[in-house]
Amino acid sequence: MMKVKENIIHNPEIECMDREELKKIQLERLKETVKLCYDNVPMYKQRMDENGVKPEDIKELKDIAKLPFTYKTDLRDEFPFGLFAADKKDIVRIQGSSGTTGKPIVSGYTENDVEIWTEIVARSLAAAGCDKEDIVQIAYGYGLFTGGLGAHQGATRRGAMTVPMSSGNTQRQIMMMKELGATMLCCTPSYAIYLGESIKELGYDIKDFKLKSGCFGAEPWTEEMREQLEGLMDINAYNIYGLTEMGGPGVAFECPEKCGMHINEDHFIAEIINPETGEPLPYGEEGELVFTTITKTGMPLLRYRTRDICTLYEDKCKCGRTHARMSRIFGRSDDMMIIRGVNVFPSQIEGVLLNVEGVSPHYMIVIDRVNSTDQMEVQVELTEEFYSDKVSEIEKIRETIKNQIKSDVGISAKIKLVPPKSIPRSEGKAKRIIDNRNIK
Ligand code: DLL
Repeated sequence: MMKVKENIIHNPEIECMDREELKKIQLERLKETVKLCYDNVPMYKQRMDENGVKPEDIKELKDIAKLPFTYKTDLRDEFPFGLFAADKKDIVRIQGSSGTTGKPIVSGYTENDVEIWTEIVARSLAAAGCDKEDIVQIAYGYGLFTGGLGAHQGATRRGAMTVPMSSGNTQRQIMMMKELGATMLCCTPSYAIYLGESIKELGYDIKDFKLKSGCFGAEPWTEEMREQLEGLMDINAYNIYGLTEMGGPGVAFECPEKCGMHINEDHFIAEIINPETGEPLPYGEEGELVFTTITKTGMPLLRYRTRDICTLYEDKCKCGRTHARMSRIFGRSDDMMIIRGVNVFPSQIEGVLLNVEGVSPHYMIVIDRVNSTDQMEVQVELTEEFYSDKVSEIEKIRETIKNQIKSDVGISAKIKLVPPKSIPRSEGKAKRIIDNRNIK
């Protein structure tokens, strides 16, 4: 596999700046943001007054812990414009969450917010090797979802030839990828794997494609999935993280060292907290990620509870960037499954499946409650090869998966091996869990 380690830094002055200097900038920006929220967003004024905290009480970075949290429900309750700090006439863009259930959430951007967003995605793409020579195929959905337009703006800023395919229409994606000679791909990791598999199935040889790297995110994925994707597409696969509430993709991104994602700390302050108590945790500990925007003026958010579980690192990275890093997302504190009292993340199951020969990375977890007992069924597709030639080994595969889940995750699951291509494919975020218990 081509393993060129490029290290293009979009904005070295900021991305490699001295951490003490960075913290001074963070404090100044935090103070401004808190004042902006207090003066312009009634919900924040009310919460801060209730907590007895005034903007002047923010004197050092650790004072951030005095500020109230913001929850997803606040965005729903204040939908559509309640959390905007800027005048509506100064908002130039609305983007929304990709979720399909419940009341939507939206984020409003001033012109400067769009500029910041463009800059941070440009940083992310640069770290994956993107420059003027590149042809970047964007297969994230365009629309309210931030993936398509976010990647589009960043790739354009890098001077790359940007191809706004949006998601779906797989055969056409592949034809364009080949004919244009796309060198980079941006989409969800599950869709990237699907594209890679389809390339094979359609009878193309990946050697006739010019892809060298890609920025994949918007859903949790594992190291095993990275290996699979890199092998399938013969590329370098980089992780990119973000959320609508913070503006979209580009909040954090991987550099060629692939040892965590650098957080754009000149625009966001990250904290890790205990999701149950809300207490701040030190770097290196696993907990819920909380973000405060420090440069946004359209819809700034204080201490937003992402529900994403990860770890933060502040130690030096070999790439030269000084901004702190976050690990992969291990799961969400809210869509974590609790099965017979055991906390289970889909990524744990995925980790097991990807290490078993004969099964593909397409799976579905179905949870039921039978006679008051939770039952978990893992449906996973066999590969074409095992399905047609090695039927005799199927029982062995089932046992391997069952035992491995038991030892890694701590619960016994029913394993259902299904024919290739029988699990529905997603062109955006993959749906991995069906919970029939009705206990929410
Ligand atoms: O998914 C923004 C995005 C677009 C990120 C394109 C990266 C690439 P939302 O639809 O608001 O925004 O979903 C945000 O998706 O809280 C995480 O739970 C999850 N997520 C996003 N990126 C990653 C990632 C976009 N790299 C929610 N790894 C977040 C794991 C991710 N989970």
